[in-house]
Amino acid sequence: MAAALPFKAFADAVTLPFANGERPLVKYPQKRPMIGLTARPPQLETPFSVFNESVVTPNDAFFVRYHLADIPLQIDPDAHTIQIKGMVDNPLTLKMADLKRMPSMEVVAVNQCSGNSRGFSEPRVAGGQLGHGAMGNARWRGVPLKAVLALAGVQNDARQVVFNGLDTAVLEKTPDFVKALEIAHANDGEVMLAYQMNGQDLPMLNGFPVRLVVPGYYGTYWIKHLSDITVIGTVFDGFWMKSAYRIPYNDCACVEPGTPPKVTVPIGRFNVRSFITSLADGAKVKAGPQSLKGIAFDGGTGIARVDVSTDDGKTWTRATLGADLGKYSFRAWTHRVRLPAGSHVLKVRATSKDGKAQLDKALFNPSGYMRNVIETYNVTAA
Ligand SMILES: Nc1nc2c(c(=O)[nH]1)N[C@H]1C(S)=C(S)[C@@H](COP(=O)(O)O)O[C@H]1N2
Ligand SMILES: [Mo]
Repeated sequence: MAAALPFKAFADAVTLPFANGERPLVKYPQKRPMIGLTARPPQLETPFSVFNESVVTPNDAFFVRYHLADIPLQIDPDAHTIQIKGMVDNPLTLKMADLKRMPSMEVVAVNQCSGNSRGFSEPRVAGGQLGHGAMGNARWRGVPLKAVLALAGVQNDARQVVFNGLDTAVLEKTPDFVKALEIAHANDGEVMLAYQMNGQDLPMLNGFPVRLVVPGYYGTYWIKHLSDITVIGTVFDGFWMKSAYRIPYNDCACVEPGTPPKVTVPIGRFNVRSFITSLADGAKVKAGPQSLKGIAFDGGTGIARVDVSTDDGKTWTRATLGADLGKYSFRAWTHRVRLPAGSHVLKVRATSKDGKAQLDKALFNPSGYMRNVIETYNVTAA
């Protein structure tokens, strides 16, 4: 039995680098002190320095996002079941033991909230004012969804697969958090029912005992405490698909501020991003040679190159990529630069293997999703 009683202690505070960025550091079970966004339900952001410590994010520092206040605090894994129903020939009820008897697979994959970095949106938009810490990279182990669907026997006219977890709303009118994937995506062999994260049981707050892992896709699809899988013959029209987590339907997923998108679609894959992790915006460093270090990732083509500028984007030099943990993982990079005494504007730009590079200008959409502008770090060397 794992417990996640949401006690918290306002031991300390941090300030994210935008207006009203003051946040308490809070302590939850199985978690180190994390940046607290809301308490009910718990929403915890990873302190950014964690990404400099390791390419794989430790479980106790992995961010937490929930929508509904009534989250499970205690789950008996031996009693937990996953029902597979709807347009299937053999409706199934799987226990964790059944799942763990099936052939398992592993993937290192980034989970990132659609609203990661929303606090940097200009103009500001409504929603959780997150810094860059609503993302994490973990080694997930579980069973391909495809294998579970095959056991149940999906019928020919199936269109989507719908996922629900144990959390529920406190108020009846709040829609349950339910998400759907197209049947071909659900059957791609990569979407997974994961019961381990970095070699351990999932932390309670990250979906114990089993969650969906949808490599390359925003976290909204990664249903935690997974309990129901329903195959349907239509396009699912629940609130969290039909009304929320939608992006403008165009190449940039963006609009001019103040203009509502004409057509929207459910959010999908990550765009390409990169960060310097070895120093923060505003850092003071020793003048002379510097070893910069950071991470890059995209929605699943992999990182082709990372370039660094120390002159505000006028010139770029190529960084050295670290070990390749797979196309869905953070890719570490390092770069040696020389910073003479004075102020410097550092930038980092990743290009993915499909040739897409980060943008010079931040894209805007009314939900503050999918930020992937080239990040800037003002540094003083002395
Ligand atoms: N059951 C359940 N699963 C959920 C959610 C939720 O509210 N309830 N939120 C989703 C969203 S929007 C994100 S970003 C990820 C975050 O995963 P994490 O909390 O493990 O970091 O969980 C997803 N899965
Ligand atoms: Mo999210």
